[in-house]
Amino acid sequence: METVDILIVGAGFAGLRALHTFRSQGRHALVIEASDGIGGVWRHNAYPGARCDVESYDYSYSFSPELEQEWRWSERYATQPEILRYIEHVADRFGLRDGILLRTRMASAVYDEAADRWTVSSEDGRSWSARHLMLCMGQLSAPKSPNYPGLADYRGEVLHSGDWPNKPVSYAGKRVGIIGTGSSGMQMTPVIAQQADHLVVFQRTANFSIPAANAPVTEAEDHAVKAAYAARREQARNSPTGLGFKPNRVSALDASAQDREAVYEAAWNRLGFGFALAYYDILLSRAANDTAVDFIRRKIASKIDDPVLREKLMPKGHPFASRRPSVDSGYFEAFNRPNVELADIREAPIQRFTPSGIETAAKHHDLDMVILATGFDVFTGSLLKPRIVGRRGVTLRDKWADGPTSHLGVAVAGFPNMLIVCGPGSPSLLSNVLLSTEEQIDWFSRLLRHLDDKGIHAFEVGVEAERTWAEHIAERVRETLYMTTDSYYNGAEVSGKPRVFMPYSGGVRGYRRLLERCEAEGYTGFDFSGGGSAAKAARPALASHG
Ligand code: N01
Repeated sequence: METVDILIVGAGFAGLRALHTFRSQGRHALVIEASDGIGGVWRHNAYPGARCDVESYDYSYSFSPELEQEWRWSERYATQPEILRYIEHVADRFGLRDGILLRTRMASAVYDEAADRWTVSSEDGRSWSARHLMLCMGQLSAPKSPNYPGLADYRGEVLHSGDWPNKPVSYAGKRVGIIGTGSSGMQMTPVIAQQADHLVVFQRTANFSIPAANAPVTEAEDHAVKAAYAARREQARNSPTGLGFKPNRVSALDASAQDREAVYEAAWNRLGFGFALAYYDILLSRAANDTAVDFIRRKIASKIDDPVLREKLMPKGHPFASRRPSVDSGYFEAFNRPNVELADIREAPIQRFTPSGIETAAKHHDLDMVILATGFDVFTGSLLKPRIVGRRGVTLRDKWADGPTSHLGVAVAGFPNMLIVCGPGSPSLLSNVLLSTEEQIDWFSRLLRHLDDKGIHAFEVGVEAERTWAEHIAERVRETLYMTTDSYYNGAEVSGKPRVFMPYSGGVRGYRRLLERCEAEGYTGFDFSGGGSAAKAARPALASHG
């Protein structure tokens, strides 16, 4: 059995960054990756139209000024192939490939209490002994497929947006169905509409979407960003979501109708996802949110010719951004094409698949291909697939049966020497997830250095610290509209999943301050039992940070 200092699970953005960082500290780190290539979600979500909805210059690594200067993004919002090329480049540029084992899916990780080490085993029977286990398994890595009657007998092709085949897919001359209108469904619709003979979009919940305002990056823009990159990163780090936008300090309700219209118009044309920060209280007050909803609905309405379709495509019943809105490039406009049809499956639900298509309560749709853009078991799906066993034989699945718990979103009581990157309890999907990933990994690297300096073998967080963090997450989310609707933020995307708000809504700056305070105070909430440290788990003092 090979022995390593850190076993990192997953070779996406997080796993590669962790490998580079821990190697730079002189540690023996190894990444295991289930698939046959690196890139994580950016490898698997290769559906047509896939692109990032965070600006390329912000959705990129910040750890190397040389890399920042060398890499040339071609568009404001990079496509999936360009992001994957970037990831492959980083792996080569920093010599990471020899630290990654592909086609190696973790089956189990078991903590050996006597040795203070993890034994990690792959599905094909190999195993490793590691002092630390770092889970970089992604939040959107467990695709979720509906289980409609007759699906197994359907004779056409079935694809999932999150498990896209690694080969060209042709839509020409085909009748294609897309189930799901989240970001994935909304991104692929206009692209497939241009190629397919006929496209049916099966919509259960109409989603809000802001136009991407994508454009090629000019030489002048590239120079301007690169001349002041450090300042841009600093601004992103100190913005609530890590996107660089500062919320407007004015309440949407205090602005005059005329001013509000101008602010929303500017945000609509330029900010994409940042529209939610056009006023600071859009996600805090239903009345403020209603002003944004009113504006967005008018904008969406102006894009759709047919009045019946217009009404069906109009998001309703939930506040804007309480569920993840999309950033699209021509989604609503696609429904003006004669070859695109909307199937409102809230009104006429899918009854079954037939060998030749899908039958709803209204009609039968003949389809050559069905694309499931039905999302993921978010936050916990990938973490709970393998068997992770902590102290006294308790599995993470058992431990999280009522919802995920952690201290600061980084570590779990009963699972010593285990760290989770961008998991539940951290800003994760409520932030520029790449920025959050890097900030956590840098913090982890300082934690491990602290352990070395003090001669500590093992760390573990306390249950009291977990309770305090759960209370803090709940307290922060109560200030918002997130719990007023069902979403994958609160576990509603999978039936039977505990209804718990999972990410941390206090913002990336506030979160970083809490991590820094924990560190400055000698790692409050952590118990260092292995190496004679006097540190004891203590109730962490938390404060509100905006
Ligand atoms: O998944 P989703 P996604 N029958 O969960 C519907 C990121 N991302 O893959 O809302 C019929 O958002 C479901 O309906 P409902 C981003 O964080 C980023 O689109 O549950 N329909 C919904 O419409 C995003 O939020 C980019 O009623 C079913 C859809 O499927 C996250 O990934 C691009 C169904 C699922 O929407 C996930 O997005 C793409 C069923 N049984 C994704 N089950 C970027 O731009 C589910 N649905 C970076």
